[in-house]
Amino acid sequence: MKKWVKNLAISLTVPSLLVLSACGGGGGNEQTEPAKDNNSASTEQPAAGNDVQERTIKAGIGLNEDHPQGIALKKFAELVSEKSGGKMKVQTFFAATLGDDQKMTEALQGGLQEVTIPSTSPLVGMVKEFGMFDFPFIFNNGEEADAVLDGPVGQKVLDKLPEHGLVGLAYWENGFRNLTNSKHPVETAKDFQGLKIRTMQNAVHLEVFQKLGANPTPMAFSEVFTALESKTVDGQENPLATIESNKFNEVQPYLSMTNHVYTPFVFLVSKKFWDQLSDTEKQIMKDSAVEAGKYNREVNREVNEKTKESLKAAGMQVNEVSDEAKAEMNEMIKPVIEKFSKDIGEDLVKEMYAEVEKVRNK
Ligand code: TK8
Repeated sequence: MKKWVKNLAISLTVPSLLVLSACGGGGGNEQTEPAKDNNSASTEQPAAGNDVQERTIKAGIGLNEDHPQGIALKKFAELVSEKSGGKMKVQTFFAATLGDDQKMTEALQGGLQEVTIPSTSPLVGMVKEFGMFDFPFIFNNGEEADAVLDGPVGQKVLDKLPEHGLVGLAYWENGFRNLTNSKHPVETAKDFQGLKIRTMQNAVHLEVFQKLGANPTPMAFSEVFTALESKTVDGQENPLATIESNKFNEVQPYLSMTNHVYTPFVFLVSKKFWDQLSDTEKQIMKDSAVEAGKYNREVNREVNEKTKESLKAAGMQVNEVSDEAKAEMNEMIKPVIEKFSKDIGEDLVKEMYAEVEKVRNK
């Protein structure tokens, strides 16, 4: 199985996502010949003819089956079965039973698992360009995020996956992240001082929270509840659906609506598996991933407001964070963004901002 080895581009003080590039990985864009861009399912229904084999597809995620990601993974499984005449069967695994994001991504590279849908953040040790999606406050809403991810910028990043033994079929939605903690409400930048916050294994998140005066600890998602319960860390940050679905409210009295980062999920397929598929089978996988991804975004956005209310009802003290406070935080973290923009490539970062402006000024 492939071992993650230190990626020199983004050095992390924690074991990071490190990878040998896939042996003989084409590196070209042969991954998604079926569709013209990374989020447009084809219109014609591929015939489930004889070039569709009996296949079992092991698909694992880190979140629970009642989470919008879990609900959409079940939708993906239904769509693949329908489109293949029942020949392609997706076995679904939830709540990190097959391992956390990094472990499952490694399993895909080793050909031991066919599908996983991690947050892009823990993959930056492998594809540093994912790191620009970790920049705080770049998207104001889902429409702006969709425009970047489903457009040329998102595709350029997906095109870097085949050389690592992976194929990216679509972006799904983890969502806008909010801070929970067990100490006090966080209303302005100074309230971060000294807070021990769990972050994803991602250099941008680590340095952003350091710059805000917090004391960040990167760790895999599957360890977060225990770390909060044992007070190893004071807080964590995730979208509301994840906070509720993982019952963080039971160990976190305070929820601060920072909305500080929008995290995508990326739908990954093992390239070892992908390269065995017929064009028809590839089209079925691609169309199902795109369609289920649109459903995932719908469900996630629908539950967001309701979830804030239910977390309040469950006893969390919820505070809003003013635009002025967010602007102050944004000012403080500018040096971190400048550093990673240089590392990632300023042209691509500028292209991302330009895509956002196009939607914002529409
Ligand atoms: C779940 C993770 C999680 C992410 C994190 O597999 O690690 O905090 O937001 O949702 O991808």
